[in-house]
Amino acid sequence: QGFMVPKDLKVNKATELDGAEVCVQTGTTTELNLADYFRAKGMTFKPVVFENLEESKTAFFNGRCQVYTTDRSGLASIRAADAPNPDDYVILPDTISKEPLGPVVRRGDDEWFSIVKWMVYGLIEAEEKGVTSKNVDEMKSSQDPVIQRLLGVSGDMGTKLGLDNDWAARAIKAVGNYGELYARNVLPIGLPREGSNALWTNGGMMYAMPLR
Ligand SMILES: N[C@@H](CCC(=O)N[C@@H](CS)C(=O)NCC(=O)O)C(=O)O
Repeated sequence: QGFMVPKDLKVNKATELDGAEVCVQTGTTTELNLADYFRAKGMTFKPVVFENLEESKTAFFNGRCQVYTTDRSGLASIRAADAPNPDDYVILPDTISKEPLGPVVRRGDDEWFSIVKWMVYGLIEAEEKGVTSKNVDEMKSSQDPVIQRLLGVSGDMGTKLGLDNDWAARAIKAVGNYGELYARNVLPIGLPREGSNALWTNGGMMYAMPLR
């Protein structure tokens, strides 16, 4: 979670927000994190609270509050999609909570849950190993045992999932590895690949369980 402000406000970091009016959607963890953050810093704020997303965005862009807060991914998409002029707004560098996002499946379908979970790991492993939508076919002749298992050249991961051993190769070819997905969908809205969103090999928190 983070904060977005109009550039005109000339604020560079969250600790400069003492006394600010903050637009926030009620009933969210966002609302609770906001209160925790200001209390912990010994700062005050005036909540401007809304029942739904649409109202809270509109209020912010109409100047009803100086600050908007939600998940930083949400801030980036709201700035890209809803700001009259995205360049007039800045997302402050502070991250005040972890907001991990991922696929959701119906409870109780263990087979499908496994497939979706290992698919995400497979796409992350592919990124770490440099397997892309472009080179996945050539990579099948790689001597790296991890790549061989990922692409079903060795091991039987696909069979264990109730699929065939080409399961990951097919997905990588269709949509790209995790980095390609991120570059296509997330970079364009202005959320750089940094901090916890980076691969563990680049100091981030994104890593795959071993596929075997
Ligand atoms: N992590 C928070 C934030 C959730 C949140 O604010 N989601 C917004 C976008 S960032 C949303 O899509 N809301 C849907 C809606 O209210 O229609 C929570 O789960 O409480």
